[in-house]
Amino acid sequence: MRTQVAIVGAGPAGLLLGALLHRAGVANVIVEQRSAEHVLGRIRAGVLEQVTVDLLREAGVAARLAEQGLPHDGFELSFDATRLRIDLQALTGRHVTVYGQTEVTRDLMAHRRDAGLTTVYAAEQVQPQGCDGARPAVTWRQGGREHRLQADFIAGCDGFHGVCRASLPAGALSTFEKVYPFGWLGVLSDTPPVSRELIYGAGERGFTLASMRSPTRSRYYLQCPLDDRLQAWSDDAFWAELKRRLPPDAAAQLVTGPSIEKSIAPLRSFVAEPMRFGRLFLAGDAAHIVPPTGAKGLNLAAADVGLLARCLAEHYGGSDAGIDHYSARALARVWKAERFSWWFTSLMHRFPDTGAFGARMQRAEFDYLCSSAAAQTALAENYVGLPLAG
Ligand code: FAS
Ligand code: PHB
Repeated sequence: MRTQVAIVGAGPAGLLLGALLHRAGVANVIVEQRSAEHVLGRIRAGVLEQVTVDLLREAGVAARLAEQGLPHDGFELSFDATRLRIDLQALTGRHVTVYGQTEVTRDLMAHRRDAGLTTVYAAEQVQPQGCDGARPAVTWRQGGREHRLQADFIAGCDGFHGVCRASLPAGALSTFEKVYPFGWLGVLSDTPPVSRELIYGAGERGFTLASMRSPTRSRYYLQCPLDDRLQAWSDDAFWAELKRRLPPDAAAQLVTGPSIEKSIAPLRSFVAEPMRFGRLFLAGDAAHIVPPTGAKGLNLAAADVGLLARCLAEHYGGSDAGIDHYSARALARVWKAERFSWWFTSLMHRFPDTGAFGARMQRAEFDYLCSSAAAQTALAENYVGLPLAG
């Protein structure tokens, strides 16, 4: 089998890259280790930056998003019982859109199927080959035999635990990592959200996030110990703790119901540099991870592949300037999102070593936000998403 760009991974990065390349007339094949059902079953992100919405529209995949996406002009911070609304629209002239990553993935998969593009699901032992040469390939096993896909380039869109970054020779990359000493316990429920906008809460019992997927489907998160186990969290226990942590008037609005998904996610900051090795390009979680506090993970993945698709199309148009600068341009934006996500996580969570002084610093930061339009603008412009690299 042969194509122009072999994409490893059918998450949002791989699927969006495939759609953008197809639109630019660049042939591509996606090789995914899991089944399509498994990929669709993941409950992840919920907030899209305008950059992401624009890329989905450019890829021709934004029809349902336009109908069902919820524009959000602001969100709330609550510190103990004090609440502050961050008015994104007034502070930046922009907004974000609430639309679940699951739905983005569903739309991208449907688009790929309707366009008749090749996606290999349930591929075993996927392996990039010859990335430092002129004829890279991806091999895998399926149906009891080996398969080989020859390509001009490979896009490693296979997430944090993928094979592409892991297959690079020692010394090819520099990595930077911070693992947070807590996780997020997430619950999805078909209950009306407690508030029309997201509420990010901080308090002595830990972080809380009240989010949503639609006016009838809520998504909640509680900061939990790293060694916490799902078995310790019945629905009743979750709702009771959420009520303790929400601001009182929001807690009074809480409608509880059976969880339709419950999971614990670890939090980490991670960057691998550079995001290119020969004819292999890394994009999305394969290259970087942010704590979900700032809602940046999915949006960074989209921005990476929006840039990579343009660079690869330019290559086939006769110029390698784009691919030669892809890594540096992508990383310039990645590091700013890493900083914001780390800052927001540090502000809103209780760390084992926060202590009395640390708690005062967090409260002082919140009080400064309450008193300063400049501070709120800085938060807002990072939350709606920094401009794409020029
Ligand atoms: P993904 O991990 O989504 O996709 C990679 C794909 O590659 C997967 O389908 C995987 O099966 C496949 N793959 C892996 N190894 C392979 C191999 N060897 N061969 C072939 N295929 C392989 N972000 C937010 O903005 N907000 C959130 O609330 C949020 N919550 C999250 C919760 C969890 C539990 C996790 C893990 C992440 C969360 N994220 C969140 C971040 C998440 O949304 C990612 O940023 C987003 O999925 C990135 O997309 P991809 O880069 O496509 O990686
Ligand atoms: C979500 O709805 O899953 C969500 C929203 C905002 C975040 C993180 C997660 O910052």
